[in-house]
Amino acid sequence: MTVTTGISLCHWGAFEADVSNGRLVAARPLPGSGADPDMIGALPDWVHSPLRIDRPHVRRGWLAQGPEAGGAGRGREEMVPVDWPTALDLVAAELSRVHAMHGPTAIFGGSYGWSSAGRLHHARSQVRRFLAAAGGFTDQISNYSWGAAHAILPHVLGTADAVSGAATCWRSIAEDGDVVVAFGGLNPKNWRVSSGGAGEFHIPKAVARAQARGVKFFILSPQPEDVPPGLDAVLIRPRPGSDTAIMLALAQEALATGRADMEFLERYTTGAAPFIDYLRGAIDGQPKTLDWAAALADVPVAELRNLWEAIASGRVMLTAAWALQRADHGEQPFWALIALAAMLGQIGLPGGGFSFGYGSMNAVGGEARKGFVPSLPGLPNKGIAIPVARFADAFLNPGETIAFNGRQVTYPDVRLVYWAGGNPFHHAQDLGRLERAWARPETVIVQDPWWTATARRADIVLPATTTLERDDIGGTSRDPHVFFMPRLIPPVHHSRNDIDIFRALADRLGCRESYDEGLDDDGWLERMWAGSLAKAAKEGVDLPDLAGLRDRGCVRIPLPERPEVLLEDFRADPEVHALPTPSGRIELTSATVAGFGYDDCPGHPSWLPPHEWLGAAEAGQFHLVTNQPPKQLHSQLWQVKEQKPATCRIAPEDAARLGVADGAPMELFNARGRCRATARIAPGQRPGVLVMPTGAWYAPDAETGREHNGNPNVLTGDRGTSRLGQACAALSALVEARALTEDEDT
Ligand SMILES: Nc1nc2c(c(=O)[nH]1)N[C@H]1C(S)=C(S)[C@@H](COP(=O)(O)OP(=O)(O)OC[C@H]3O[C@@H](n4cnc5c(=O)[nH]c(N)nc54)[C@H](O)[C@@H]3O)O[C@H]1N2
Ligand SMILES: Nc1nc2c(c(=O)[nH]1)N[C@H]1C(S)=C(S)[C@@H](COP(=O)(O)OP(=O)(O)OC[C@H]3O[C@@H](n4cnc5c(=O)[nH]c(N)nc54)[C@H](O)[C@@H]3O)O[C@H]1N2
Ligand SMILES: [Mo]
Repeated sequence: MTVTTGISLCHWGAFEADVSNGRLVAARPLPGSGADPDMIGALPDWVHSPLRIDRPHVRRGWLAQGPEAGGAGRGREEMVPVDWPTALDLVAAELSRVHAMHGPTAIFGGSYGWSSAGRLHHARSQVRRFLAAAGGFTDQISNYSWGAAHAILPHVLGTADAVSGAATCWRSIAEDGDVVVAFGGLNPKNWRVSSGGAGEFHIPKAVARAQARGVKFFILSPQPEDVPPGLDAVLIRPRPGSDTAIMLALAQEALATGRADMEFLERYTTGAAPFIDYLRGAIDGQPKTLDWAAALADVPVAELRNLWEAIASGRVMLTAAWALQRADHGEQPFWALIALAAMLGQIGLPGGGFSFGYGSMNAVGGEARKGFVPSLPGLPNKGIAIPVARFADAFLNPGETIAFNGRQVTYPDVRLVYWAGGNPFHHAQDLGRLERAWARPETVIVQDPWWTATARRADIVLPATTTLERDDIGGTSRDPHVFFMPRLIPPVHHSRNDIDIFRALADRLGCRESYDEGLDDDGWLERMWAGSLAKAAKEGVDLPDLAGLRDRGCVRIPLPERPEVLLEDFRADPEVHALPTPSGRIELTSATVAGFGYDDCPGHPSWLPPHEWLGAAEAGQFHLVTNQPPKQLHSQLWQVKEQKPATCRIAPEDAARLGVADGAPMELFNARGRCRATARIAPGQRPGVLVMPTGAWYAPDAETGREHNGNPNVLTGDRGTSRLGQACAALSALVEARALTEDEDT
């Protein structure tokens, strides 16, 4: 049997894959890339999983009655296989009908989710391009990753770059830093992925280099898992959701001890005075002292004093994991961290200041010239857009108006949902509520390679190919590699490329020219790569043409000459490099935000207790931390796992009290839902906190309603972070827990 080997890329890294007889038979990390061998090794089982959708399907009731069928049978009725022309005719006719009767906003096509690596065949980009070409749709604004930061940072720094693309690089920390303070920690599992796929996983080495030069690490997190193995860090375990109080207290301490850099505040910030008044207690009578914060965070005040001493003594990098802002009032910790960094006066200096997300994803803090990874251009949308995490709320409340970042957004009357490249029955909060919302639209179309919980809840399912079944170009920002991703195997079963599905629909709807401009896949790849070539010519970088990229498989773009330091230019000359804020400076108080009059996001960083946290818990309640899964990318790769419910990490003293043993079944529950889990005793975890990653495929038991596989989003609340961000607040959730007996554990 002949075996051929090819090189390609997925969100969890670059790999070499062996192909035999049109099947992927083995995959391993590209030598030197540092990708996770388990995640890469799972590719053959993932691509050839029995859960691949073999052909288009239509829900029985919908096939009989069309949109008159109603949504109640979604996820319950049988899915009937149909041929491609039938499925495409049904989809095209339904899109035309809804558009003609209810206008573009009745078509919901935001389609949030990570899709797959490869920038041409990026399903979410393609579906939005197609729906825009077809006359418009309701889109989603921002993302689940850092939605609250995306809303607040432009008011503070003028743009969201400090979370979306810019950070002081690890080289700068290793060379010039003394102390790293990581709120939310540096969980190494998060370094295994990056959107689009990286050629190199460099962070563990960079952290080790920093430690070797004597950089001290302080990690604030409820669990020791957030400290990378081998890192000699001080772990402080505050109550989840209390970080803002600690940041404010450290800023207050800087003032009280005369260590605040008043010159920096004067020259580079605006609105320091009201913020300082607030810290001193002039507004609410409560000075934001270390004792005050220690009581809220429920940590010994000596630990915060020790942290303050370290901060006051050298070049300090302050960082917060994105998780901190995926919570009630998630805007506050990010604004407060910037304010604390401003007090210390090191913003824009090598190895100091602040940067977000070092613990959140590979490539943050990496070095790369920007703009070499091409992207698919979008098309202007005639419809509207709503905050990304409010979509279930919108389905349930058509016509309702919500406040959002200084404006009003009125929810559309959604009749048709089109999802390609995302998995809302994995990612949304309060999945029981989503079930109710999902039953409202007349028609749901889902395009995915696998029978996910979302695909099972569609009226029409169209099977898409995976990355390995088509040619593409891929890479990720902040990583210097760009890959040609060749088609390694033919389409599995009768699946089709997303782009070909949209071409066939565009033909039926008469919008083919605006959708793909008459270009075939090679034409698109040529056009996308031409953008990178033009950039290369401008910067004097030597790049091969597309044929050369295809031959070489991967190119490494030379690194920028100087290590990146966030806001270095602004520090060097705040007049020439003024920030695009109203004042041109860092806004410690924002007149704009204050002017919105939101009590859940006032005009300067403030301590606002979360709606759900241990500070307001009843006896027996736990704070549930739902973080990212260690060996999966969100729901992707769940299909290749041993089908045991997801693990729930629990402190030994809590496990003893509940009578759950390591590996035993347990149940987490609250008013929103019930969820099965496999207990994992976690020494050193903060008592009262449970840590359960996302990633399980939602499968509620028909009789008990208990979520079988362990998707913790049956327990999280579906509310916005604040009226400013209206972002995902999944990390603020209280639950109860108990052991499950063998009889109950079905
Ligand atoms: N392996 C893997 N890596 C991933 C992903 C994946 O699916 N799998 N997804 C990627 C994506 S899309 C994103 S957006 C990023 C997300 O990046 P993050 O949101 O930063 O990652 P999480 O793992 O959710 O959370 C990081 C840690 O924050 C801690 N934490 C939670 N709440 C609090 C709190 O209130 N205070 C403090 N001090 N700590 C808290 C938790 O212990 C948790 O382990 O991860 C990326 N990385
Ligand atoms: N409780 C809680 N919930 C969270 C989070 C949390 O921290 N806590 N984190 C949030 C965050 S940051 C994120 S990013 C989201 C993750 O959001 P999800 O939407 O859950 O992300 P994925 O599981 O990656 O979904 C991608 C989907 O695209 C499909 N797919 C892959 N390749 C292709 C393709 O080529 N074509 C098509 N058509 N489909 C394809 C996959 O099978 C999968 O169904 O979850 C959010 N939800
Ligand atoms: Mo994310």
